[in-house]
Amino acid sequence: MEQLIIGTGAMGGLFGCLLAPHASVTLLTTNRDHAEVIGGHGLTLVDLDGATRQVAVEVLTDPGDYGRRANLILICTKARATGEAAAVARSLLAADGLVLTLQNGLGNLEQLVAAVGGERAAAGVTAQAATLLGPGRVRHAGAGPTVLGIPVGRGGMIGAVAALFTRAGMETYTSDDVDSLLWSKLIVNVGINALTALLRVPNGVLVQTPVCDLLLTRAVDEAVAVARARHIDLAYERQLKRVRDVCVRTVENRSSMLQDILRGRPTEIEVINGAVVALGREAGVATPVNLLLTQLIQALEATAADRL
Ligand code: KPL
Repeated sequence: MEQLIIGTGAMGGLFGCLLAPHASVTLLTTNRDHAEVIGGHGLTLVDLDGATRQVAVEVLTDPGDYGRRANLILICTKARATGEAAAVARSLLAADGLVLTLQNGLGNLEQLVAAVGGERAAAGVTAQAATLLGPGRVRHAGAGPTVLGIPVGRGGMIGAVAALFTRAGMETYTSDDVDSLLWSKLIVNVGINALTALLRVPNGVLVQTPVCDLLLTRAVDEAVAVARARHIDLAYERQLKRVRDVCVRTVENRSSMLQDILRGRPTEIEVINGAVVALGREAGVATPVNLLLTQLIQALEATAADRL
């Protein structure tokens, strides 16, 4: 299976490292420093047990150099780059191929469907966690299940992708309720990402500190209420437990939003807590904690240059 990974930050790098020994993998990145290091020495993966290994993988900075069609394109960019990634996917995807988003937040799948059609676009969620340590260096920071939504009529293909991920050491399942999948993951990010970025703490601290756990619970509570108002099938007790479990499983991890803040980059707040606020407004559900978290992150982004 020819695979192309668009976006080689922490998650794209992790999937590239894990998949490369089992399939033909090419990474596409706009980051030239990253590409130079990967092209020269391969990707360096710091495993869950702390062991380090070097993984040889093809890397490109120009989609025009790919020169073939991919059977599977994994989208691992930040949500703000999804439109651009979707256009690249349209030009490089095989006629019977599949483009799969594993990104955080809401709205990514819709953009892929618009670009390549519903039968060639799928969304999945993963509880794998990764940290980008520097150009060409990724740490596997936590393991957990990956679940792939089954697009209508593509059960065979998505099953083959799940089998490949499993062979690569990632516990992977498929599901036909993609909305429930995306909302369950959204709620994990709603509970963890903004708080860890504001407090500058690793994920585990949220459940080790009662006042943090209280804020996490309130944010999750609101998001579950919005999901229910939109008739998404989610059990609140299970959701809250799931968010806390992810904190424990990824205890040392810096959430992707914290990594963005530490690098002075824009975050995905609009498609995470911001999406809960916007959809809550539509559904008439109050979301004051998510609104405050959204505005605090926006304020943090806007004042980055003035930080003392
Ligand atoms: O998805 C994540 C992220 O950081 O964006 C979690 C699961 C919270 C892991 O850190």
